[in-house]
Order: sequence, then C-alpha cells, then structure tokens
Amino acid sequence: MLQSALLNVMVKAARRAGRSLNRDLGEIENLQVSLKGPANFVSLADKRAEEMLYTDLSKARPGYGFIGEEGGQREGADKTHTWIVDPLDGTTNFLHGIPQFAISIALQREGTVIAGVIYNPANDELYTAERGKGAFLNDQRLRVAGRRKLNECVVACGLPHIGRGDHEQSRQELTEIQNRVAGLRRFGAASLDMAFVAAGRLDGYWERNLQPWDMAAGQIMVREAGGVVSGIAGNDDALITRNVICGNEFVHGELVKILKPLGT
Ligand code: 2AM
Ligand code: CA
Ligand code: CA
Ligand code: CA
Repeated sequence: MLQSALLNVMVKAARRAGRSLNRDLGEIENLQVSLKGPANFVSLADKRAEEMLYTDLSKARPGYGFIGEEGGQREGADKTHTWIVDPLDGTTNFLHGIPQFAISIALQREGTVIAGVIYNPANDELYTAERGKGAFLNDQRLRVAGRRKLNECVVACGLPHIGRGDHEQSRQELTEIQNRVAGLRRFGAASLDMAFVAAGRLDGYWERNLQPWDMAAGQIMVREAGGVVSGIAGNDDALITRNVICGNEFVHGELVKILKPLGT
C-alpha cells in the first residue's frame, strides 16, 4: 500500500501518541484519574495523548481546526478543514488494563470526513482509510463481512453508562437483538467496534449517544470497506444524530428494522 502524505501525517501522530499510551498503561496508578461526568473518566493518559496529537497535527497542517474530546474545539485560520480526534477511545478499558482502546483521528473537509486513522497501540493494529481509496488494517485491504442471515451474525453494541442514556430502551434493544443473532458483543471502544465491522470481524454494530470523535474515523473506515453507516433512522447522519448503526448493506438494514421502532 502506498500511503498518501496526508495519511502519513495522521499515522505518525497516532503512533507517537500510541507510544505515550503504552507507557502510561504500565503505570495506571499514577494517572490522576478524575470524573468529567457520570462514569466518564479522564486521566493524564488521555490529556497527554491529545496534546501530542494537537502538536503534531497542527504542525503538519497549520491552520486546520481541531476538535478533541479533552481539549474542546480549537479554531484555525483554515475554515474548511477540521481534525476530529479522540486521543483515547475506551478509557474505561484502558484504566482496567483491558487492551481494547484506540486513538481515533478523522479529517473533515467542508463537513465530509475524507480520511481516518484508528490505532490500537496495545496490539499495534493500525486501521487507515481515505475517501475513494479503500480501508486497510496495517497493509491489508479491508472488506466488510458478506453474511446475509442475521442468525449467523456476530453483532456488537454499546450500552448506556451510569446516569446516561435510556436504560429501559437499551434493555428492549438487547432483548430484540439477542434472540436473532449468533452472538452479541460489548467491547467498550466505539472506534474499534467500527474498525472491526470494516475488517469483517463483526457483522454489525450499533450504539446510541456517541460523540463525533467516537465515530468520525470509524465511519469512513466502514464505508471504504464497502459497508453502510447511518444513525438509528437508517438514512440520517450519525455524526449529527449521534447514534450509529453500521454493517454490510443487509445487516445494516436488518438492524434499522429492529431498532428504529424503539426510537430514533
Ligand atoms: P471514551 O472512552 O473515549 O469516553 C463505549 O460505549 C463508548 O462510549 C466509548 O467510545 C467511550 O469513549 C464512550 N464513553 C464511555 N463512557 C462514557 C460516558 N460516561 N459518557 C459518554 N461516553 C462514554
Ligand atoms: Ca471520555
Ligand atoms: Ca470515545
Ligand atoms: Ca476518549
């Protein structure tokens, strides 16, 4: 795979921040964990990684806007390009030493995501995608799974956290889906769930109440792997409605049929 200059910038930044996360993973007890909201943890690891990403990305592309989970929105002179960054997706996993977390970087141009990188430094899996150029895991081209029977599918979801989301609706969703799929999974890092869909490891994934930085890179990854991404309504923009359903065209359609009646 010949990597573009843009992806090179994103990959280098992700790898440097990834080394920082790996170092911090070795000393979780020193990370000054605090709560931003109910069950919403942040630590020095999240903050250090975000500062590195901001430094590297804004040095390589001066003037681009930057939206990061921990630093908020930083305006740039260039109003057409914006980085959307989650420096550590899966903080709860990270703080428990569970190696399912990632750095997620997306670049938006005039409202459209044109490139995405998702990097899990714990197992060195690097997912990259660029608009019209396909999605890759390391240097292997990705394609969503082709299953067309829901009862053969493995599907992942996200669940509401303490004090957030509609727990009753979530229970209804789980009851509906559990009865119809071969397996249901809950990994706890939205960006990697979407990367797994792109890689064909998961047939589908849905979650409500996400933020743009959880799924902007995942969205282009799934689409460039031939999959479909929307909100729960099936034809809405996940980055706007902040809910997501993805999978191959068939699985996406089936999940929309089941979940949409429970609320968009
Ligand atoms: P985070 O680790 O970057 O916060 C898992 O369900 C997804 O939800 C993850 O992508 C996670 O991202 C996010 N998440 C975890 N706890 C959360 C909370 N309390 N509020 C909002 N989002 C949360
Ligand atoms: Ca968080
Ligand atoms: Ca996140
Ligand atoms: Ca995060």
